[in-house]
Amino acid sequence: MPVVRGGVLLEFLPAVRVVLGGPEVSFPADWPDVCARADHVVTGQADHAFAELCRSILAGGVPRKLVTGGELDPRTLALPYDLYDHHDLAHRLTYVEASHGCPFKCEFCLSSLDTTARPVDLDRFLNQMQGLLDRGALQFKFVDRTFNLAPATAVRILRFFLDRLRPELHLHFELVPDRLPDEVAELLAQFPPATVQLEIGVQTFDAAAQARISRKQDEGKTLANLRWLRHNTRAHLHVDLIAGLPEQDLNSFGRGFDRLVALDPQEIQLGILKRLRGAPIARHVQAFGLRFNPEPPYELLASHDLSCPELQRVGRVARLWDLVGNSGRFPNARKLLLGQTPFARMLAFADWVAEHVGQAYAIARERLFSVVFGALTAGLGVDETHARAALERDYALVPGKGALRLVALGRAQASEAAATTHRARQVRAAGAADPLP
Ligand code: B12
Ligand code: SF4
Repeated sequence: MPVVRGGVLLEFLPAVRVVLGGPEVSFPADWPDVCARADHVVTGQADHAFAELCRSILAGGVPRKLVTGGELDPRTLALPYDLYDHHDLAHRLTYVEASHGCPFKCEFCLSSLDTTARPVDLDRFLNQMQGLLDRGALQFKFVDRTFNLAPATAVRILRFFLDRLRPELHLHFELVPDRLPDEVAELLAQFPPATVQLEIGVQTFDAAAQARISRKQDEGKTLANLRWLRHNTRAHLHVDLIAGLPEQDLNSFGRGFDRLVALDPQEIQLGILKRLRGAPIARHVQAFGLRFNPEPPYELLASHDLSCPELQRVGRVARLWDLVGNSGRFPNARKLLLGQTPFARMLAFADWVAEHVGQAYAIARERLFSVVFGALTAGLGVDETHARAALERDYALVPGKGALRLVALGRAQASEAAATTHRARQVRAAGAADPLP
């Protein structure tokens, strides 16, 4: 069938029933316009509701437009893992879920609307995990909101995989930071390097912002747990911070970033606050002047605490931090870049790049070395010999590369960089492999 836009398809196939579902359309008071064009919208968990809707349509019934799925007990559901085919298992992360929902109430998050976390039947689940392992699955991503919520369950799952370690096994779990029971910690410490990734939502260290969005987080435990995990496990720590929460300005966000940098997780993800449809954070819009992009993913554009230009600067910092801080490609230059005041220096770095390169994304790897060199020396005043030596050491880590060649960045290079981006975009649009490393 030719690929046509949905609207056109419907002109030709008026009998097709359009059913929408998922988190984006689960809150009728906050429906996107597209819902008006759908025949049925299923809210919440649709596992049973969608099947019933289909049965009713097939039986000639006239179901209502709004179908309420609600919250289900996952123990009543068949597990779907044998539906992953060999191609999925060979080429994709295998998404698995040992519990659905979250008992916490962070107002920016849709999971805050869940009443609680509901576990699957663990015996059945582990049985299916065994089936996946037997069929060659190696990369498991647990989408549970808080894997460490129920220690006894976490312990069984970790033991299960520890007993079945094999080369290239990779497990991803999401944790809340202030809860690390000893038995979970001890098991995590037993996994070999490059096997476990922990996504840890710190989101903010700011007590005022936490209180405002109903997030309860024990700071002492958060810091102690992050430190412990970094020093006693070989897990890859990916820690999230959000910019733009009510009551948080550029300085307080920067202090949070500096605290995290001091704890040295392998990755810090800087995200900008979003107003997800249905999320309770909407109640603060007036009081805190929160202005969100009306287009998905609905990122904050400005607030009373963070101006639009400040948020744009944070966005540039986030993109550059990904390239230079999180990528692991600049272990030596990163130290020079961050110095004793990481966030202030990342801001200066991002400002320099905005002025001299014009973009903070899609910078080819080779060019990035020159960008970092320019920013370090001209932007941050680092001695040229030091900067060059650090970058040469980092470049030596790139397999198969010769000598580092640094080019001075000026306006000509800036437009060349932009051209590279356009080309990459065209190549991508044509469906060919991205030429950028
Ligand atoms: C895995 C995941 C991702 C993966 C997705 C990978 C993939 N290929 O699927 C990655 C990491 C890429 C990702 C990215 C993002 N994500 Co995400 N993600 C999740 C996560 C953790 C699990 C989703 C999942 O599979 N759950 C398991 C299934 C079984 O549950 P479910 O999705 O709720 O589906 C049920 C119902 O919603 C419904 N349903 C779902 N789809 C449909 C469709 C129809 C037709 C019907 C009838 C019903 C129906 O029935 C399902 C069964 O009951 C959820 C949080 C969570 N645990 O749910 C967030 C979540 C879905 N993500 C969210 C967000 C905000 C994002 C990002 C925008 C984050 C960002 N970068 O800023 C991006 C957007 C990416 C994009 N391009 O759309 C929000 C969703 C907000 C929204 N309004 O949709 C969530 C809910 C997180 C949160 N707590 O706020 N995400
Ligand atoms: S941010 Fe995390 S802890 Fe808070 S409600 Fe969402 S999933 Fe739960």
